[in-house]
Amino acid sequence: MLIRPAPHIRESEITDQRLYLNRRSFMALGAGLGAAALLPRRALAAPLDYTKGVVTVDEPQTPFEAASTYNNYYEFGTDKEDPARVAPGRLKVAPWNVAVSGECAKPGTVALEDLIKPHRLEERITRLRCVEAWSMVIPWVGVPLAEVLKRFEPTSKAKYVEFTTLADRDQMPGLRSSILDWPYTEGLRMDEAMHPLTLLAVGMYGRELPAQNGAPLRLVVPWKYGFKSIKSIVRIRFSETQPATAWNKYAPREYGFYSNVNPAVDHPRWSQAKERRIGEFRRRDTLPFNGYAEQVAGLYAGMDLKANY
Ligand SMILES: Nc1nc2c(c(=O)[nH]1)N[C@H]1C(S)=C(S)[C@@H](COP(=O)(O)O)O[C@H]1N2
Ligand SMILES: [Mo]
Repeated sequence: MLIRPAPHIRESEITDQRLYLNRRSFMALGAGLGAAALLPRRALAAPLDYTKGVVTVDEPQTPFEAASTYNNYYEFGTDKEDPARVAPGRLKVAPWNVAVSGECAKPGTVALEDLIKPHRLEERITRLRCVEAWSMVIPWVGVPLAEVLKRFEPTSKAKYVEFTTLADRDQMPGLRSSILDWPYTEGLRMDEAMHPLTLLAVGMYGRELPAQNGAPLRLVVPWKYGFKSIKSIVRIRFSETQPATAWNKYAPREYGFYSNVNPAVDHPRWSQAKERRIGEFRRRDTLPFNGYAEQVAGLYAGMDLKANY
């Protein structure tokens, strides 16, 4: 079976939030084979059953081989090839528990299966735009984060959500370097976390996530720079105050809490106006909010997006 390019979808089909939600509930069930037939044997993870969800990108998918060998996952090294070389076999992805705490009525530690099982998995093809000015188009498989968070019953004091990656020196040789303040953490404002585009991913290309892409559970926030999409999550905490984030602590002037893809605001050391799609040579214009402005710009109405970078 061939990897098909994302089916064509008209702008009008993705802009209306209600239409978007309605489409989601009427999607036909599809089997999760897709790209798997083309994968090298060592890369084959378990296939997933999922619903064909909304395609939000009318562009060809990045080949699996590229998306699973060109990675940022500093716990496994700082070179792009390090995570694929080091993480598989070392990162133990089962059993996996997620501790949920903070401002919610029903905190607790939940096994990954129990966290995901009550929900229907769906595929979302979205761009991933790294702050380093490259991008990919990836078919993720996951559950809207909002559905997962609701069951913990966040209280009215829950204004933000903090996420934490596993930090285990035995499994993650990158932790020997103190380049980041481990564990890696990220955060979203509550309305960003509850937005229907925000996905808790357990797979890509129809299969479970490879270790290097953040197995067994990662965030996908399509309108934000890639570093917001935190990998291998072990902890979710609801909080009243804005959580600290790993890259913001590393270089506060370069990486802000909001991290919205914004071609009009340069990174202090390079431009954000263009990007290179992995596998291509030409450079494309970067779109505001990574192309998802219609869906998410309203979240930031009245905010100065140069000050809140
Ligand atoms: N725990 C953790 N999560 C992480 C990172 C990391 O170093 N550690 N890198 C981030 C960055 S900078 C990017 S661009 C994306 C890359 O995701 P990918 O390797 O699946 O393409 O993961 C993000 N999530
Ligand atoms: Mo990134």
